Amino acid sequence: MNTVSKAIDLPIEELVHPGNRACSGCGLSLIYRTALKALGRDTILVVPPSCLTVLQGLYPIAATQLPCVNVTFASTAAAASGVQAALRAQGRQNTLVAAWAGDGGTSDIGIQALSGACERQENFIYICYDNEAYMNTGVQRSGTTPAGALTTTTPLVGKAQQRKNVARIVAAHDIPYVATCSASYPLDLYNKMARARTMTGIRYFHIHTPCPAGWGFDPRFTVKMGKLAVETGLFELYEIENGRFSLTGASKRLLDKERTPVEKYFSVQSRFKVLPREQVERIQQETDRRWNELKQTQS
Ligand SMILES: Cc1ncc(C[n+]2csc(CCOP(=O)(O)OP(=O)(O)O)c2C)c(N)n1
Ligand code: SF4
Repeated sequence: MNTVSKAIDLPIEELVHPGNRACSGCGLSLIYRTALKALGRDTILVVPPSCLTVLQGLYPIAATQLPCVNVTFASTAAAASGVQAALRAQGRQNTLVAAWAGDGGTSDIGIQALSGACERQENFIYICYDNEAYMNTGVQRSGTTPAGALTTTTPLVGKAQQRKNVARIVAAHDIPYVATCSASYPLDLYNKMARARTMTGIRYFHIHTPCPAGWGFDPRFTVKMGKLAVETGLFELYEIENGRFSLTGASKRLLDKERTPVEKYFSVQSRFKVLPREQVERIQQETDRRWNELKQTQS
């Protein structure tokens, strides 16, 4: 495995043209640039409607240099299976297929196609970037929106339900590789993706992606916001390789460190402005309980 330890060691080649249509400070722009460096030029993207569709733009002035198939919202993993089958029929063993969808397109409407592809043991990388709502159409709540967050469909008291743990749902299909990443830790993302590129079978990535427009924070704090999610223990970085779970990077280091109180993360985003004190305390207790369990299994 080629482990990259510094940003300066990343491949120089850019597969994203300068300039795109994302909002300023968009976490998706960060992961898109980094992940494409790891996936490489011999990759076909499969993308459903999402902020990524807008970021890339339309042919012939698209921001990406990779071929991209824009597909219907529900069909991402099915379409990726089809592209892979076509490549197989042409004897193109090396070309990678990478499906890249938002959390709405993955956790809600696309989960059936993804589950089917996992069960059939297809051969592609599936990336879910989790900005925790349907951002592209105006910040509606999704299956992974955290409890208590204000969205345009949960406008007064915030979302009542817990978020779905999609990475664990996908891992239950016993696929070869599942990884969680964050836009704020690009080297961790690059290393996991570059390694996954060399594997076969379905490889699932769940990438926490701060969104200043939808979460309500100043665009210059994107990286800080993603780091806070990890440092509070609310979002964990890990890999599950052939069924073996291991914390990675900043989350692994957190086992021996004091975590930042979750209150800090909630207090700096306007989407949590009505989150009741008692709920923050309950989330802190739940986070502590989860990390105590992790400490036992990971030590
Ligand atoms: C069947 C269907 N329903 C609704 C839409 C409208 N639509 C386009 S993008 C989008 C939001 C996508 O949300 P998500 O997958 O979370 O990606 P994000 O916009 O947050 O990047 C929706 C609802 C659609 N294109 N097709
Ligand atoms: S709405 Fe959020 S995810 Fe979409 S482009 Fe803007 S900052 Fe990025």
